[in-house]
Amino acid sequence: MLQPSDDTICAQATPPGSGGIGVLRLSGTRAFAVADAVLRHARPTRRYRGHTLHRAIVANPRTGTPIDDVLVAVFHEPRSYTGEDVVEISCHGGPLPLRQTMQALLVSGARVAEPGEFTFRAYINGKMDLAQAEAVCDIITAQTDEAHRAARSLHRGALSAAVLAIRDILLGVLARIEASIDFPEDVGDLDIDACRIEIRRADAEVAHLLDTAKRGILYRQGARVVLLGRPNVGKSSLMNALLRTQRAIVTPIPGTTRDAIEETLNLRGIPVRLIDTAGLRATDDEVEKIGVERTHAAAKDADLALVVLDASSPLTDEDAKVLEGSASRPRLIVANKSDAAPGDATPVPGAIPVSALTGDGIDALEDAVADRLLSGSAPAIDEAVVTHARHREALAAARNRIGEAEATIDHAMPPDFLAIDVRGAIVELEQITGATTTDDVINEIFSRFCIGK
Ligand SMILES: Nc1nc2c(ncn2[C@@H]2O[C@H](COP(=O)(O)OP(=O)(O)OP(=O)(O)O)[C@@H](O)[C@H]2O)c(=O)[nH]1
Ligand SMILES: [Mg+2]
Repeated sequence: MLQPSDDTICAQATPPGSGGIGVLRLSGTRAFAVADAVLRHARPTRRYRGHTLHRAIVANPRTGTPIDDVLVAVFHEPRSYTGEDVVEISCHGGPLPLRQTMQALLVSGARVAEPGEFTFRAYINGKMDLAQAEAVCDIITAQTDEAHRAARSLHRGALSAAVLAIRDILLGVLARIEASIDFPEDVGDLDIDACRIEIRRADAEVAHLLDTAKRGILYRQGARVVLLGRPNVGKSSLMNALLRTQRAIVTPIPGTTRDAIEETLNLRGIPVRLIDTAGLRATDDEVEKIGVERTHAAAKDADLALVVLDASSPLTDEDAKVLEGSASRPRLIVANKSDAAPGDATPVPGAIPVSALTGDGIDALEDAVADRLLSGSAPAIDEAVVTHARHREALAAARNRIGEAEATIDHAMPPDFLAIDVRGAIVELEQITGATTTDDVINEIFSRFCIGK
């Protein structure tokens, strides 16, 4: 559980393993003192100007034995990532110098940072709001250009600004209501029509943001797409064609794929987790049976199924079973082996003709998958995009409260009631930026971070 504290934390900010350099980061009230205990350099860290870089030698604070030649970056509070005094030590990027330097920092009074603790401190110290802190994690994990762009927009505060602008509309309404309750002789009766106009304006703005959620969440989180079909229709071949590499084993023998295989694919900017599965059929083979069970499990978790048929041969009972079993789930039907198909007609109306062998139709299939995953989502027009389910839920809750406010006006209820609804909507909106977010939710968010961020 992360707690606000001012003790001095340290962690490796670069990934484990070997690299050109490895960076250790120190933050807290004693960051400079801890650095001075392990560094041999020209002057005490505090006397260096902020945002400057200095050569130094790290030495074991007990024995004085040199550990590594390093570069030290200095940041004075509040002008640092965390808002505290921060020192970043760039060591040679091997496990030994890093481990020994880390050990030296720990015996000199620092403690190991929890995952996300640097960013948590940045949030607590007002360097960024909660949505912007979430964006830090998104920037690191983004897998496509679109996901990265959305993360940068969130990090720059585009969503926060849009949400706070809506909150300001509601605060204006609240001020009117409260003035009419507290000082009726000065401001007169509440202008309920003006309130209604403002509330509707807020509602439209929230709805506009919610429209971006499906697309935004899809680009950030990606989608699971599963290949389903009877044995030998070409699921693994299609997997390879979509990945543009020979990932899955392909043979003419039905029942080749035994286990579900997953790979990530950038499909029109959407990070797609593509899952090839064992062909669906009744079987007595022990291994294949387990494979078929796994296929069913993968199908259940998927956002979209590509039901693959073989256009070069008549439909079988097994095909019919797969078609029937997937009918209630989001799916696209794919008619593979179009190169060997007798005519132009697909085995099932509406099926997408492709040839995993020649690559014909693969582009059109990708378009169809992207369209299907994005169906019903408005294209992003302006910068603010909802990319987290948490933000979508807060906006939906705010919208409910705004709806209640309108109902309160319609029923000519006393202004106190209207104030409660409007205040409720404001609280929901502030969940996004963190002003009203509970500690549990905040902890959940930062626990997903990597150590050193
Ligand atoms: N002509 C033609 N043959 C194909 C095409 N796609 C796959 N095949 C052939 O069909 C056979 C089966 O392909 P796979 O990709 O292994 O089929 P699968 O659906 O994964 O089969 P299982 O793993 O057994 O369920 C292989 O001999 C492939 O070369 C295609 O588009 N055209
Ligand atoms: Mg296969």
